[in-house]
Amino acid sequence: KIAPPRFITTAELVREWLPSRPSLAHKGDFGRVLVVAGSRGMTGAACLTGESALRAGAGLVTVAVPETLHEIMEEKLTEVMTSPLPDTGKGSLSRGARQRILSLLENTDVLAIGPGLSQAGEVVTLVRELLPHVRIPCVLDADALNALAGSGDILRKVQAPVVITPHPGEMGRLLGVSPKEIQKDRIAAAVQASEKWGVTALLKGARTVIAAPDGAIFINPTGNPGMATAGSGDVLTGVVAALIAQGMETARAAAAGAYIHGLAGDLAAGEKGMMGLVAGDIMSALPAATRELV
Ligand code: NPW
Ligand code: AMP
Ligand code: MG
Repeated sequence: KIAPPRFITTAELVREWLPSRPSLAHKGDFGRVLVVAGSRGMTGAACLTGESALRAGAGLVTVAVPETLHEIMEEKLTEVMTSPLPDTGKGSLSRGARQRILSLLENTDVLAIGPGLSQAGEVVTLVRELLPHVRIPCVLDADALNALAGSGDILRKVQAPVVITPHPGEMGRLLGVSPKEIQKDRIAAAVQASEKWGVTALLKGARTVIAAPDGAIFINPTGNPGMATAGSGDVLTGVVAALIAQGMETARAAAAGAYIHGLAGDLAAGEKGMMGLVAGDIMSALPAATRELV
């Protein structure tokens, strides 16, 4: 078997892929993102993903959360819209949220699902029952991936391109091995997931690896250990979704998203240092990162 081509993502490549902003454009031209995220104790993840999607250029973003948390989100968010979803009463999504999510998707270009959803039993059922009905590109992260542990084949049932964004712990759960095993050969793990389920697999951590369904492999050169901080991955999910919403092909959106996210982390670390860096700083540096590239 011939080894697939490997690329280091470069600023030049990302610049070439980034969508233009025509002078007569309106917000509808830059796509609608639906973020399904959050549970009691993890509303922050939902906010970071939604706000980061806007900061990465999406036209309209809605964050849908369990309804007992909805009022809180209305207070926390300004530019991002919110939508309440059926809740078990304990601050996490109920299995019955499926119909409401599917009706929201009728007016959506990209679904980002998973950050902070929790691993409650009904969340697991909801994710597994929802995915086979999804017909738009989606970005799956965190608890949406945990819900598929040992059942990654469900990813094949999504009727549109999929990007998964696991960290080594989540990738280990998906593939049924330890995070240590994943770290032994990160490229092999990403390629295995991509080939097995026909998805773009973005394996996070220092030197993020992106394996595309066509066999291309990208290694990300940006980022720093200051980004090993709570919520950092929730920002990335919003960035990748926003790039897809703006019309970028999904594997490119994954590679460009990782590059921009890492560059934002590098710019933020330049200001705050690595010790004091928090995920909100990465999000706040997204405009400076994209400004460097366009
Ligand atoms: P260990 O044991 O630490 O070495 P979890 P989570 C491993 C939400 N958040 N290299 C790690 O290994 C998320 O969105 C909400 C190697 C451990 O086994 C999720 O919904 C926030 N190993 C939820 O919390 C802010 C690595 O993975 C396991 C690794 C739980 O997500 C925080 C830990 O992962 C958070 O984003 C690496 N690079 N990275 C909020 N403000 O609302 C990870 N591991 O158990 O999936 O926990 O990632 O914190
Ligand atoms: P999560 O664990 O989901 O919050 O995601 C963490 C994010 O921070 C991912 O995008 C990682 O690639 C990034 N990250 C974590 N540690 C490092 C590191 N040592 N160097 C570069 N990026 C990192
Ligand atoms: Mg995460």
